[in-house]
Amino acid sequence: MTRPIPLQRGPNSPGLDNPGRRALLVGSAGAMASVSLLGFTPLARAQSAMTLPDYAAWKDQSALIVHSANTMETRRDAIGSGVLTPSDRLFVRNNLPPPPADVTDQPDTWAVRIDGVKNPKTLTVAELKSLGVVTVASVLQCSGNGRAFFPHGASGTQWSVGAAGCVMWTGVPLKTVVEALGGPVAGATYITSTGGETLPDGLDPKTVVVERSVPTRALEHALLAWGLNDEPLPRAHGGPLRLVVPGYYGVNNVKYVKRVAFTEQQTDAKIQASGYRIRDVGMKGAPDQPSMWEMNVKSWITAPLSESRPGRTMIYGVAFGGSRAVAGVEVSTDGGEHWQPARFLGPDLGPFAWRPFVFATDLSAGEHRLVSRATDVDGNPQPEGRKDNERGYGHNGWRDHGVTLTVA
Ligand SMILES: Nc1nc2c(c(=O)[nH]1)N[C@H]1C(S)=C(S)[C@@H](COP(=O)(O)O)O[C@H]1N2
Ligand SMILES: [Mo]
Repeated sequence: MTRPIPLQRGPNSPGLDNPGRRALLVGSAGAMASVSLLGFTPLARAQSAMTLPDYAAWKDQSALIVHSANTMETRRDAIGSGVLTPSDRLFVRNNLPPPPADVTDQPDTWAVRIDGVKNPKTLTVAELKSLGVVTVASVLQCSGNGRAFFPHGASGTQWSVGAAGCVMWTGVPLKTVVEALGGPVAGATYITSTGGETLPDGLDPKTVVVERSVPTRALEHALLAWGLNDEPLPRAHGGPLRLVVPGYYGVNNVKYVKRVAFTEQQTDAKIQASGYRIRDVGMKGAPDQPSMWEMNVKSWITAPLSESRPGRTMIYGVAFGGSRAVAGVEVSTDGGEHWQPARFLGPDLGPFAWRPFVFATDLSAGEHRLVSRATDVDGNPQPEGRKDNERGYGHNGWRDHGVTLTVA
């Protein structure tokens, strides 16, 4: 008989005491024992068993689709109708393994270097906390959210709708920090931020480092965040410190941020120069192609998703404007032939947050194609179609995001 192998416990992993998770562990213990005998790393073991990796063991596994040890998305039926995404349901996307577990033991000692300002300086989180504090609700969404809907089979994680969540970030406005250091140097055009992961040996650092540049207009709303949903920023989400650029795609929100620099040029790191660029299917990435910066208007239905009973039906979803506030959202139960306005639920948490919505209707027996279409405050509606592009970025077309409901 094989003795079950306990998964290593993370510093804060309440998820291990969740009964659903324990059942799953017992069930897969044999499989895990055999792979560990073959000498697989703990990450590979988590991957093959599709359980949560150690650094995310505190997450609610029943709410997540674990694509790999570094990619987990929120299930469409776990998004719920609350205004915020609970941290234990929030998606995770790491391009590199995260820093070691003790990185968040003494979060106030983490230091970030600020360059490209009049008086460059290294500041600890404790010092940042003494400069100012704001809390901002914003949608965090991966550029590849919706990639699964591209028919050309875009390479990368096959995210459906769940590489997105709306959360509260607490930190100091980057503008406050920069002003305290004399302001950006003349000629600064980009804010270039570097992630603090240890880079794998033997590779050109430029090909693996998570270093992203955003235009200096992002300074208006950017913050250096140490809090997520009113708790210390967990390691899985970039703790102790992360750059947050409300309204910008996930990749620009650099986790474990160790340097923020005002620069004339964009970084030549691969993730910026050729990665996260919109180009035609079959094309290679290049710096002259549009970068994944400001997000576009988007919505999707979250319930019901497959079956319901005839009669009165509440159709729920979420809608956001991306880099500007969402103004409204409509729902169609006949695949986009007829539209009616839905009603927003709960408080408005500001222009970068999403709004849960509900549309009450009567459904007869049969199949119904449910779709939703949001419009931002500038009057931009979600398009019907998608813009096919090599890596499957930025999909906000309403047709592909619909669901087919069987009413019986
Ligand atoms: N340092 C660092 N920052 C990073 C990443 C990373 O791998 N390393 N991934 C980026 C990508 S592609 C996304 S979508 C978001 C995901 O944030 P989350 O894991 O907190 O959900 O973080 C971004 N910031
Ligand atoms: Mo991403």
